[in-house]
Amino acid sequence: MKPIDYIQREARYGAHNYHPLPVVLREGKGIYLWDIEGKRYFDFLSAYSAVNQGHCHPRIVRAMTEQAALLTLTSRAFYNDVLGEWEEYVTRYFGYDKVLPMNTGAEADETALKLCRRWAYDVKGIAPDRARIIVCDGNFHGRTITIVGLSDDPSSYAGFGPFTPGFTRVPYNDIPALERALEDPDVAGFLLEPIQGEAGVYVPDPGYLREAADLCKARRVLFLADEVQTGIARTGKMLACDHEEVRPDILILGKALSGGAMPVSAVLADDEIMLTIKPGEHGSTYGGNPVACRVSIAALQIIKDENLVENARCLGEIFRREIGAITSDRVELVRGKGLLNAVVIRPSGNETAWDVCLKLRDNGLLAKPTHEHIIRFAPPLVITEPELREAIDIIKKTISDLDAR
Ligand code: IF1
Repeated sequence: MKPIDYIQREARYGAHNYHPLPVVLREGKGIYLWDIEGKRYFDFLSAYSAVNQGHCHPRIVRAMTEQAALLTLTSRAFYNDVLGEWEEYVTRYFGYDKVLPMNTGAEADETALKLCRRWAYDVKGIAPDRARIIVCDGNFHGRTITIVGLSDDPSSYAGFGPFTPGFTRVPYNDIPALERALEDPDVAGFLLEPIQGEAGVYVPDPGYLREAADLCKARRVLFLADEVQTGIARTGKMLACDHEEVRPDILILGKALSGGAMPVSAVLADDEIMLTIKPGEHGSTYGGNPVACRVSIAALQIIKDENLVENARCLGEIFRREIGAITSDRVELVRGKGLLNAVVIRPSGNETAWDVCLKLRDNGLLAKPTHEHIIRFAPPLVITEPELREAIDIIKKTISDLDAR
């Protein structure tokens, strides 16, 4: 089979809810991917930051296969001998009283919203069914009905209504707007991404997270951080909120929590919040399964053992310096934190970021456009400086090839 055969088979039998870059991959190792014809690529998407630890990390593969041979799933109807170990490990790692395991990021966000509402009624004393949660313009929290109902991007929400009531949307990175929304006494929580990923890697102004968290605290409103994409070393701190020493009341994690091996997500909070949900009131068949727990412990331990926070911080600075120095009309700007960066392509003719990504692919580097003119660059955090410089050369060469046309 040729690449086109794989692509046509997916188009014939699969739902058309994606439009992938035409490259058919077969193997991954560390920062590299190989296609079915053996061509090697730098991976600069990292499965949307799930593969921070690099593809098929041997410690994750070992944890996964050893546990898979022993016990994969009991459901939460019974105890297993791994869940508690993971819960202890994760709560100590991030500094919270309790953790609740789920699978996908969207499920973890939904869990956080449920926890916030329950806390609002049981602890804060908001009247039944009155609780409101503030969200941001440009947000991306996943694909469930409630969550797409929070979105202001028609490609997320259009044609999927009616949506869940009880949410107020405010502009991102706008403290006065948040202050006004917080005047409503029924507000229970504020949910945000500390850096907006899907929107195009929008980094808020310095001080925004700190001020927002302080305002929430003053109004007894929970600060819910969706760190599904930004968390776990990606931005050069363990959490993006750490850049401003903000400790979210509810912390939402996913993606890199498993290093790309399987869906593992989690919500962390202290007892006052977490213990409001009682047995039988929330759950998941696969959440907290033994394979997920073993994989996740390995994935988190790798972050520390391989010093990936510091690596992301350092190499991110090099990336932005080097790409920022490109003198081409095509490159409008580069922004980001750590190894979560976006390059804004200046429109020229009818060329879009997609066309640039096709050329990058031809030159051996995979990246994905977000919106028409933005390319996200987010390699696995195990990349070394010489490897990063090689990848930067590919990006530079691609731009100059396009400029020469
Ligand atoms: C898709 C983007 C990334 C997320 C944040 C929750 C979730 C996500 C901050 C939900 C998921 C994904 C999903 C993927 C594309 C992707 C994405 F391009 F949309 F923005 F990562 F950059 N919170 N992000 O970014 O997690 O339920 O998917 O596990 O195609 O929808 P999930």
